[in-house]
Amino acid sequence: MAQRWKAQLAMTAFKEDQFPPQTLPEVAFVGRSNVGKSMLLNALMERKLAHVGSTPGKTRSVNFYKIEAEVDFFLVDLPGYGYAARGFKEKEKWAKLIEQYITQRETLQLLVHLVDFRHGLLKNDQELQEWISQIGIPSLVVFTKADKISKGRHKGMLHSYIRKGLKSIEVPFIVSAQDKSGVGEFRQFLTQYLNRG
Ligand SMILES: Nc1nc2c(ncn2[C@@H]2O[C@H](COP(=O)(O)OP(=O)(O)OP(=O)(O)O)[C@@H](O)[C@H]2O)c(=O)[nH]1
Ligand SMILES: [Mg+2]
Repeated sequence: MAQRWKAQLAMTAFKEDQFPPQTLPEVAFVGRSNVGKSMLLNALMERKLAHVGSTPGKTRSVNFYKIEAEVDFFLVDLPGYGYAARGFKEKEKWAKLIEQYITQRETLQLLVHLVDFRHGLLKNDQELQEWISQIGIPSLVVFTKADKISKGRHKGMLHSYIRKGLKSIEVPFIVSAQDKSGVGEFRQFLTQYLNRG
C-alpha cells in the first residue's frame, strides 16, 4: 500500500552556511533550468510547496523539504543549470552553490538527474553525469514532461537515450508532473531506496 508523505519546507539556503545540519538522509533533484524539478517535487509531495516558473531560472536557492514517511528524509530542490540570461556573476554563484551542496553533503544518498524527455541528455547533462560519477554519488535519471510525447513513442525513445549512453542506478523513470503519470511509481522507488538498509 503506497503511503503518503507529510511534507514541509524546512530551509531555504542562498549560501552554504544556511544548509541545515546533516541529520537525515537526503535525495536531491538536479537538472537544467525549466526541466520541471520543482513541479515534480510538488507532485511527489502532493503539495504546492516549491515555486514553479514558466521562465527558466525560477529556483535560485537550495530548498530542503522535510518528508515524514517510513523513513524521514530531506528532498532537496537545487537551482537549475544551463541558464545564462541572469548574467555571468549570478550564474557562477548558483553553480558554486550546487557544487558545494553536491560535494559536501555526507547525508546525500541519491541525486535525481531530471532530463526533458523531448530532448534527452544535452551537453551540460553529460558533463554533470561525468562529474557526479567521478565524485561517486549514485544518480538516477528521470525523464520529465512525458505528457508532451505520445505514449506509443515512450519505449522507443527511452531505449534510444539509453543506447546513446547515460549513467543511472536503475532504468530511468518517465514521469509527468502534469498528468501525474509515473509519479506514484517513482515515489515508491524513493521510499524503497531509502529503506534499503
Ligand atoms: N507539460 C508539462 N509541463 C511541465 C511539467 N513539469 C514542469 N512543467 C512546466 O515546466 C516549467 C518549469 O517547471 P519548474 O518545475 O519550475 O522547472 P525547474 O526545473 O524547477 O526550473 P528552475 O527552477 O528554473 O531550475 C513550468 O512552466 C511548468 O509548468 C510536466 O510534467 N509537463
Ligand atoms: Mg525550480
